Amino acid sequence: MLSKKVLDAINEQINKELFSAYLYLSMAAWAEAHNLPGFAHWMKAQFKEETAHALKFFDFVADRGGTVILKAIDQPEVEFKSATELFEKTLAHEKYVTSLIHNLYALAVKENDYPTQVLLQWYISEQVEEEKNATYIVDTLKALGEKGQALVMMDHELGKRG
Ligand code: OFO
Repeated sequence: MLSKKVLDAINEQINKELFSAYLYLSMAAWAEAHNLPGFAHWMKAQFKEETAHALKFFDFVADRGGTVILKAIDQPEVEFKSATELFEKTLAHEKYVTSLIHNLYALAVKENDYPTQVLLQWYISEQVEEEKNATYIVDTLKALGEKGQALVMMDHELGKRG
């Protein structure tokens, strides 16, 4: 059985994961509108991943006999200055999510909730990947620049994401 504190914190995190999904879908919409189908593809894949993150928490709450309470999802940003800014904001957002996951883990430790600690270890590793991927793309975009062929090449690369 989950303690009320842990249950409330996981419910909050489900909201944050769904917001992440919404943010990346908004970035996909921006990319589509700016004729960057590869960027849009990458962001849509990210949208699906975040939805899966939310569902993983959802199923865990159910497995532990808790009830998921869904809250309103904030409106994400819709305007971005450039393709590079899209990924700078992705990286900043992932660093924020990492801090939330770490806070949640600290709470699970404080509450002696071992199953939640085990679950969160998956998210902790996942955040390392998320930050690594976004950092690589930001650095590459900065190195190549956003003009002509470089942007087309990057769009092609991002469109290969499985
Ligand atoms: Fe982008 O990360 Fe979820 O947790």
